[in-house]
Amino acid sequence: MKQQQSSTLFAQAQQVIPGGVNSPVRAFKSVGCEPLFIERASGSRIYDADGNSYIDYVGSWGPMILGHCHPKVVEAIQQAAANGASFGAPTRKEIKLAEMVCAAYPNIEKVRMVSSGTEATMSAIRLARGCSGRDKILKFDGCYHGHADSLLVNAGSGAATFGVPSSPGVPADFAKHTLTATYNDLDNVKELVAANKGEIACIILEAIAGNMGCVPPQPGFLAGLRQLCDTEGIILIIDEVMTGFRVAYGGAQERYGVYGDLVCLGKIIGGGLPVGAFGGKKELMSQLSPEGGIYQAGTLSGNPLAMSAGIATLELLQQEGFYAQIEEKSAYLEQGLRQAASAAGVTTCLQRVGGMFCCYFCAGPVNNFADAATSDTAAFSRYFRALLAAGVNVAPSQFEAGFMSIAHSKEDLDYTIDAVAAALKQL
Ligand code: HOZ
Repeated sequence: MKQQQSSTLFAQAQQVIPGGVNSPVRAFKSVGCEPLFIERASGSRIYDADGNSYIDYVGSWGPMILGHCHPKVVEAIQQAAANGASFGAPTRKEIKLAEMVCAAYPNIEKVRMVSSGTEATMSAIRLARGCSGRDKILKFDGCYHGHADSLLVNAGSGAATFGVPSSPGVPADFAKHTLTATYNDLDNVKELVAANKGEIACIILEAIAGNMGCVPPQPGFLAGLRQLCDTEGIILIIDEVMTGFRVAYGGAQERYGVYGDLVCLGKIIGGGLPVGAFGGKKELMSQLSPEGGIYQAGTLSGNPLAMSAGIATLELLQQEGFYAQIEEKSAYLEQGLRQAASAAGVTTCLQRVGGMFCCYFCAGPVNNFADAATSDTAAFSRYFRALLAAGVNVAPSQFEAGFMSIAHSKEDLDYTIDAVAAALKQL
């Protein structure tokens, strides 16, 4: 597949943008090739600067559950743009999206809109610290909650991909307040909580870890955390930036029936535009400025274009049978991938929850970051390049999830299964 234009653009970009990309995970650095420069996208496909088309399972890293360029979302954005791109003042649309979010999550009574998932998590942590009067936080190895200082400790996503899970530039004085535990290991969490009794403001986790591939919570893990937090007066923050409105309309919390005190959202609620949000019970959320004293702000927070895209997206997700269709497509792909791996005699471990999934190159099961790290990343890189050459776009890292959209057709899925079978045979 000719990628000359992308290559030329990448050389140009590297002159003026660090690494040629505006987010490290886009760089294809760990898979031994250069990134594609994308011109446009439609439905299940993206198109690069050389005119090649790819069936897309990245979906802008999660938001595009409707596929790209859904006409109703495009129309909503266009109409909003015609009325003004940004006012820095309250609008009706913010109320509408906030009401939709509160209706979807029984534990969200008030929600504050921000512009990214990173802002959502860092603000939720400030709120938890402010409300509890405690400084320490507890996160899990391989979970990624954006790039705020206190969260870039043993982090997943690009931080894991590039081998810098705890970034230079985060002062040791900040990082010392972040405790890290093993995902799915409740005993480990209990030990840390006991050793830091009365000092931990919050436990934050992805209820399904999507930044070390796709790692579901083991039975009892979430409920155990909930109980521990209740006993110890710790605020439980569930990061649903990736899973919210993805694995169910009410996210992983609806799926597993365990609810956080605070919830972080992003990706799908912006319909592809830059949005994040954090919300929870009134007692906590009312301590935010200007109701309370804990400060948090943003010029573009609640931006009318982003609110419009989010509202249009959530309205479409409410259609009867939407999540059943996502499940059906994802199960079909999963089954095809399993058969392809077994026919090729390649050891893989496929993990999936609803429309998010990951194919590891190890025997599995993968329950935590140490397990994920046993995956053969060299084999993954060869697999990635073979798929890309065949016109299938998956995330350029073993430590990321794949995403299904409603726009993926049976033909797309069959083509993907054949491409995977061929890629695995070449390994
Ligand atoms: N959560 C996304 C990756 N796992 C963020 C994408 C990015 O870092 O650009």
